[in-house]
Amino acid sequence: MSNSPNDNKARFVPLPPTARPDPAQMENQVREFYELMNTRRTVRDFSPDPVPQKIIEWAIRAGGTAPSGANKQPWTFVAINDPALKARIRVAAEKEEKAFYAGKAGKEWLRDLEHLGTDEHKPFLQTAPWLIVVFQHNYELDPDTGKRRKNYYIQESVGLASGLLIAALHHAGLATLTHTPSPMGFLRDLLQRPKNERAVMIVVAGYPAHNAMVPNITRKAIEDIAVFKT
Ligand code: IYR
Repeated sequence: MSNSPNDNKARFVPLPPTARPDPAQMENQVREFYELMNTRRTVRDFSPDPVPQKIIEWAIRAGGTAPSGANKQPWTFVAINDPALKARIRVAAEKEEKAFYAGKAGKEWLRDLEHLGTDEHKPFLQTAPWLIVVFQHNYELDPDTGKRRKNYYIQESVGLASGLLIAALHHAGLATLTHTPSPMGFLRDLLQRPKNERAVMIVVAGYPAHNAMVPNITRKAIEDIAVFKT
């Protein structure tokens, strides 16, 4: 008998009771959450100071609470702080990025990145204590029969899980960088992941360097991102 989250025999259970704060209290809470999240910046200058594995584990648990298509939870987080492995990832990523910045990206893309000051050098892949590689499962292999099983809304699900992971790391007091070496097929081989998995992004995590600089950019106002029909 399978014990999977999608067991057909799964029963409904009562939703555990949650606090129901009054609207003023709710507004305070949601505003405080926004204010916390609005202090998140994508950081590229990391301190080498170590971060205990326990902190990364809790953040990954938080990522794993994301909703997913048919509750398949089609993700694997590979958390790396082995210096030798980080060095190999840096070498492989910089090789891909060199081609990207040398022209593979195309003129428009490179122009769009100019204000961020990024280039093919990725020292943070070695400096930061943790690299969390997020993999999506394109399908599952039934452990009993070896048959392929479908996953649904894979990119959406893994995007949501990654967002929660980043929010949790930020809430813990860590700086993050979502890094997407292009292409990143090398990560499956390097990290010995199975064929049904594909790397989606590297979440770099650690303390910011004391002298860390970030681009002087702003977020869109609510008027520019939301429409209310009341
Ligand atoms: N993968 C490259 C390029 C890059 C692409 C986008 I879109 C960014 O917002 C930032 C960087 C790199 O990591 O440098």
